[in-house]
Amino acid sequence: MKRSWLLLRFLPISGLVALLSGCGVKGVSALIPMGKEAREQAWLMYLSLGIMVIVILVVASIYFYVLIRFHKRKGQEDYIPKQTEGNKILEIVWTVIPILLLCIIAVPTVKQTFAQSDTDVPKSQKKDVLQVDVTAHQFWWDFKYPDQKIETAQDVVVPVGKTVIFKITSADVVHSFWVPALGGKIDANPGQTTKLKLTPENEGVYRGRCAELCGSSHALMYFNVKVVSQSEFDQWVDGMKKGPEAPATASAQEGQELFKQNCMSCHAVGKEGGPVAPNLTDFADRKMIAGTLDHNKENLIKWITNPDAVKPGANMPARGMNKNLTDEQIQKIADYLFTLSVK
Ligand code: HEC
Ligand SMILES: [Cu+2]
Repeated sequence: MKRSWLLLRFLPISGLVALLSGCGVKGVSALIPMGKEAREQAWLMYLSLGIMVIVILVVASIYFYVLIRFHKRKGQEDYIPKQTEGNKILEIVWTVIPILLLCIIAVPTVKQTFAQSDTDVPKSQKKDVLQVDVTAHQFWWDFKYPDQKIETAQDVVVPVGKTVIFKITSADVVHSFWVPALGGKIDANPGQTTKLKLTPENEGVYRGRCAELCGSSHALMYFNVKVVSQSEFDQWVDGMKKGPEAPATASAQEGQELFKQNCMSCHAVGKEGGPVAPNLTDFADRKMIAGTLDHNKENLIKWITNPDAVKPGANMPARGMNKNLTDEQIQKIADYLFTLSVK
């Protein structure tokens, strides 16, 4: 066989390796767990994988041993080996071993499945958990903190080491809430509340996404979980309650007026404004625009000018409520939105 052909045969394998190595990116991967539940799930995956590898090694070793030891040799053309039928001991052994292996996988799996799906918090422990109410929309995420009485969107902020109970629903179609690095995934169904318990153990930003095909921009329906220290979280909550400071520059002040007239029927800042679009109180502190663009002014202008070009099917009109904002006005609104920080 030509050498180039031989190399070609390795292409699918190298492709697979490249693909699988993409599964190991920190912050987005279930294989690099950053929370208690994710760690337990990864452990279960490695347990099953370990047992499967042992089975493959044993079976493959026997296979190759038999292949080499008993292959037909020169002068044996007419030789027929001893014929046997049935072997009770062997059959018992190869039935019992898989049963044992499956038990080793099943016991911790069943135990952890029940433990992780237990989201009832006893009254005495209520203050040790944080509740976040999640509403999925085409194609964005709303986060309400009922105890803190604050609301944000796209970037959910939680303290490290604390168990968070996400109560999840949908405003339109079926979505699915998934943060691989923190573990688990659960459907967001309209008219129903599902619960997911996550306990982040490391500070950082973890990518979440919708995991249920929900429309034309499903693939762009990202969000972030920002895990911060308890004190940073308390500061954030205070900031959210107070709201951002009034804009200082003339351009941003004009932008605020334009925003009130053209955007606030849908978007809220602090307690003012409509509930049908992402709450923008801490917009300047976010990691992304609409969950998909890098967070800078240029992209914000691009978004306001034509959201549909960024996220096909996004429920936001181009150039404001009356679709008539000029480039200059959009620039001013962008200046204003970048003052919306609660830090
Ligand atoms: C008819 C309601 C509506 C109006 C009016 C509207 N928006 Fe939106 N906006 C939305 C919706 C819905 C989304 C979420 C889209 C998505 O991500 O799928 C959104 C998303 C955004 C985002 C991204 C939010 C984030 O957290 O990343 C920004 C910024 C924004 N809008 C700014 C504006 C500005 C500025 C105006 C006024 C010029 C405006 N919007 C007018 C409905 C509206
Ligand atoms: Cu979705």
